[in-house]
Amino acid sequence: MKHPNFKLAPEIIRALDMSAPVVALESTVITHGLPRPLNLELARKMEKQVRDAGAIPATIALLDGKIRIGLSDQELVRLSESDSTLPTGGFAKVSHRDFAAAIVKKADGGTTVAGTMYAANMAGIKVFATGGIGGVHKESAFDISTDLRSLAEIPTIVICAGAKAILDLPATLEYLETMGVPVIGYKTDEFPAFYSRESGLDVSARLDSPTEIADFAKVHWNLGMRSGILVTNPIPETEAISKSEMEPMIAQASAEAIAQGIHGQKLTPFLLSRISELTRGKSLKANLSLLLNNARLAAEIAKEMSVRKNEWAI
Ligand code: PSU
Ligand code: MN
Repeated sequence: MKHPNFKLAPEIIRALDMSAPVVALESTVITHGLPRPLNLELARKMEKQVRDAGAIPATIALLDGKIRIGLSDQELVRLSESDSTLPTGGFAKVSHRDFAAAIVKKADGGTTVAGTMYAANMAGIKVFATGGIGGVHKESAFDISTDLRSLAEIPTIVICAGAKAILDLPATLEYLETMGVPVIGYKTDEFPAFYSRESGLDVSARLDSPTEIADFAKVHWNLGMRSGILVTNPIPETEAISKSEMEPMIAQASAEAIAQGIHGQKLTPFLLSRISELTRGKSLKANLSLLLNNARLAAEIAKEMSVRKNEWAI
């Protein structure tokens, strides 16, 4: 892929040329999602997990106004040291509408799920692992993450642990249904709620192996569908936090956000950091566990996709 605003790491160029399995990884989780120094530890572990499972990791971010696909360890360190609380410095949170601004200003930025889907697809990467997707917020019915629109429009497979119960989960699933986005439950019939394995809500289909998921993607796209495919992978049981334990903390974080007038791009990072304070680190442990779990499944799906190379019309 040649484009003046993109720079792919040599390893990624080679892998894509050979149709080897590649897994895209987002960077907002590093710049805005997790506290230091856990964010760097996680970024490194995600890459290692993908490699150990037999695929090549491509962490995606904006550095000096270039869309970068595949980063060096030094560059991961740079991302992890971004201080998004500084009014002047720090990395931007880059979703679709922010790319051109970041490029013109030669800025650094962490790409959201939506931003990473866009960049991965431009580069020809079809599989992407993240923690949780954005969705419809409870605080305002008009605060709908661009992640949902991207899932409707960008043909990639996104592996996540569902969406956090900080969101309006029924509304989020209704939106995905309206936009024709398949919501696959990996070995589950229930939509997982990030920290919790349960939500009481249904997925649109259950699939039980990476092979089935790759077959599904091939059929979906060969039917002429153009949407992304959301694969939801429940958090491992040992780290899961029950819905009833999470509910009061989510309610408190949400009430504080409303009281402090926090909205827009700042709302998700605010809720995430308040919840990790309120759970005294328990939620962070859960967050790391599910991220690594998703990286592993994504690598397995990417391997199956690479066997079916170019067998879909998208
Ligand atoms: N949900 C999480 N952790 C995260 C995010 C969401 O559980 O780190 C990040 C992702 O990068 C996601 C973004 O794409 O927040 C959504 O932000 P917004 O709601 O502003 O679209
Ligand atoms: Mn939002």
